[in-house]
Amino acid sequence: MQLNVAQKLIKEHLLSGEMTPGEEIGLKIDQTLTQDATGTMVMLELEAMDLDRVKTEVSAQYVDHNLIQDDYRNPDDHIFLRSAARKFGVHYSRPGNGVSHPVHMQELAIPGKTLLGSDSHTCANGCMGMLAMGAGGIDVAMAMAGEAYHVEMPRVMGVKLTGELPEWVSAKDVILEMLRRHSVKGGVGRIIEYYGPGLDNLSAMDRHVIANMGAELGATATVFPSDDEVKRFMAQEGRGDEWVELKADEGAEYDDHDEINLSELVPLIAKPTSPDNVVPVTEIEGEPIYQSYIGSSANPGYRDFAIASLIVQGRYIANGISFDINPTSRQLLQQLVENGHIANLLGAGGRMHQAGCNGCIGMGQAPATGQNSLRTTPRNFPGRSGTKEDSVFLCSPEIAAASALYGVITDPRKLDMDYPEVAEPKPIKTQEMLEAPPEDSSGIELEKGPNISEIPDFEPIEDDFELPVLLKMGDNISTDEILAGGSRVLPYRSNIQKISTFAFEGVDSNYHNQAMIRLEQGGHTVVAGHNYGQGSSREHAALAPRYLGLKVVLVKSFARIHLQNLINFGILPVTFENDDDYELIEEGDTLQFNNVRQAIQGDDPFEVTLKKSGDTVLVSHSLTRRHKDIMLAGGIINWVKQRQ
Ligand code: MIC
Repeated sequence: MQLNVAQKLIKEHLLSGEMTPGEEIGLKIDQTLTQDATGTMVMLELEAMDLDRVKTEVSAQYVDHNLIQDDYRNPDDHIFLRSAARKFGVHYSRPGNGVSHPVHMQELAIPGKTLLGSDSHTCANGCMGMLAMGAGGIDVAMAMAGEAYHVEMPRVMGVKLTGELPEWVSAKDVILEMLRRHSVKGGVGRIIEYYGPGLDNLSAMDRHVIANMGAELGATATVFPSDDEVKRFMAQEGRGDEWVELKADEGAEYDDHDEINLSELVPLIAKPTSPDNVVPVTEIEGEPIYQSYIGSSANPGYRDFAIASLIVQGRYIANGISFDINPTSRQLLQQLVENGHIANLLGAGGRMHQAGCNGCIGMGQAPATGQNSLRTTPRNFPGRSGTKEDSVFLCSPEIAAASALYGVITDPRKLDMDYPEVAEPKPIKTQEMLEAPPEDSSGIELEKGPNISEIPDFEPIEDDFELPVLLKMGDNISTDEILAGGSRVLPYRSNIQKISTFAFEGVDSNYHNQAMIRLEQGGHTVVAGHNYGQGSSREHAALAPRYLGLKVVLVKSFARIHLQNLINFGILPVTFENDDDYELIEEGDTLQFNNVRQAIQGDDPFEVTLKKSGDTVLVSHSLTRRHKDIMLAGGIINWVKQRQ
């Protein structure tokens, strides 16, 4: 049978299950990636599992999120992570090296391999012909310990690319076009595989841009073939000998189809507050901006910064504009310095920041109240920038640079200049980017600062209970709304008790107090619409509410990674059998659950009673055999302990 690239990758790593869409499959994981904001918990989980040394081919720990050191917390975490990396046999990427995804691509990615990362944008490395997936921290910890990663076998959507991008249109516009067509739910349960003649004109870094924001489509992964362009990229990085070819078989089929003629694309922009709120930039031209921001794993390449530099070269940005330059890696920053681009950007009025994720996750550079911020980052969920009622637009570096010059949203095609040509220089390899772990880790101790606390214990779910509905929310609630990122909250990623005080604060600032009041009385539930938990892989968005007594989440549908995180921490995820029943429930109602453990064991829908009205609603779960065992044990940590 002829296979596409995604099917080849899965077949090669299949440990259990059938490759039938919707069936649970277990995959062998070759590589893992953790970043600091999720990695501290992963390392604590490895400690709890008594792991000696990781069993993967290669694992890397990056420090790219928690970079602002305004007290001891973040630097303590960095030291802890380095000690853990050395102890468990993991490569360590120091603060300042840059964002995990492009650094991993440059240093460690190998076509044909699987990569699991505790960051939803791990899918970016699908640009290298890898099966790269984001997951909750504990799933990554399990993979590091040599366990399979379990996921629903996705449908593979083949997206045929034809034509060539016009001038002033770039890779970001390709993924914005996908979001415009398919929405933030369109990729759920799917791998998006790009193929076709249009690939010939997309560099490996362009493909990274497209693969990275597969996370915004909700996709399980994004896959590109490993072709001559990947070969060129790896050779340029000095790793040509590690390249392997990986292409779809002639005549391979896809479960779903789409096609983009690159030649027909125009500059696009996502309006607040969702990455799929996409319109041609011409529709909102002239809107004033306060900030123009270049950087993040969604536009990490040399060309993304160089093009901005060449657009603003010799000019000056409009008065009052904050033109923020966030280089993605140290290597890239050195290249940009050597080739005069940083001088151009600064000369035009740019503000330089260190290499890392920075404002993309609200770690600095929050926009001013009521002001528009234009960003090349991947997400614009409400409040993510750090400013509560923010107004963030997502766009290409071309639009960001042109708009910085004029102080208003600008179609870059109107600039009085030719489209700049970027010649990519050879990467500067001055030293080892990643610190390799010692061969022998015996005697290495974990170095824990005072902010690093234990993972709490959780009891298994009971049979019968009543839960007040503390929140009723709408569709597409993101993990940024469940548990914010940002410089206030992120330093507590290794302290569940403390971070729980921020849970759902953007939705209802009273949630924490209310949950604490109900804690002793048996906990609470929350209700929401479709695509609940979209966005980040942060398992803290399950752990923190669980710590506050969240027992059941009742929604119309879930986003993939968050659903798994809920199960991992023993929160029962259920969906309405009939979506209209959502209307019957009000915030403040009490829901009565009976024979829940039995319902978990079975596969049939079961009734939940609304105490006030006496109405019943039919709900169901989609737990696999393995999920059921995890749920009944009270979460994955209890389940692992039971198996030992
Ligand atoms: C994000 O882009 O939201 C993050 C920050 O990278 C997260 C990880 C995190 O919350 O630590 C993600 O995408 O998984």
